[in-house]
Amino acid sequence: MTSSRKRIPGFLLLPIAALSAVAVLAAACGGGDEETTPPTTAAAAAAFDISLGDNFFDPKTFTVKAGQEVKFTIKNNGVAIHNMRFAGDDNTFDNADDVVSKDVIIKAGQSSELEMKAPAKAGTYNLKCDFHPVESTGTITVK
Ligand SMILES: [Cu+2]
Repeated sequence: MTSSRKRIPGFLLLPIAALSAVAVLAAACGGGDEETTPPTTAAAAAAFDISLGDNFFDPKTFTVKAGQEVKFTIKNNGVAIHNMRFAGDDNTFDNADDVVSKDVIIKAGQSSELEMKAPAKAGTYNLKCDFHPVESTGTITVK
């Protein structure tokens, strides 16, 4: 083993020490009206497990925070094919801002997921299964 550490010449150390002292002083002399509250951090992602039955969502109601990243882990525990569609910001199905489960058809016994960002506006937003849009429904309440 050879040491790769090199000696730092003394004439370089002095300026570094001086700069450090200046930095400490600058920090100590901060104004009195600085922001003291910690920065607002984005809400942690919400994660839910949802079971698709014949023909229902279990559970079928969810509550998230505005703008929160949301991940559903979906399992088809039924016999029929199912999926899950979120109506999106406009809360209207079958248009461009919908979010559909990664597998558009989730067969019996299969798992899938749906990742979305909760709308910024509070409200109650709709979920449905494309194959059973009357029976298999649910809601996401954004607070
Ligand atoms: Cu279905």
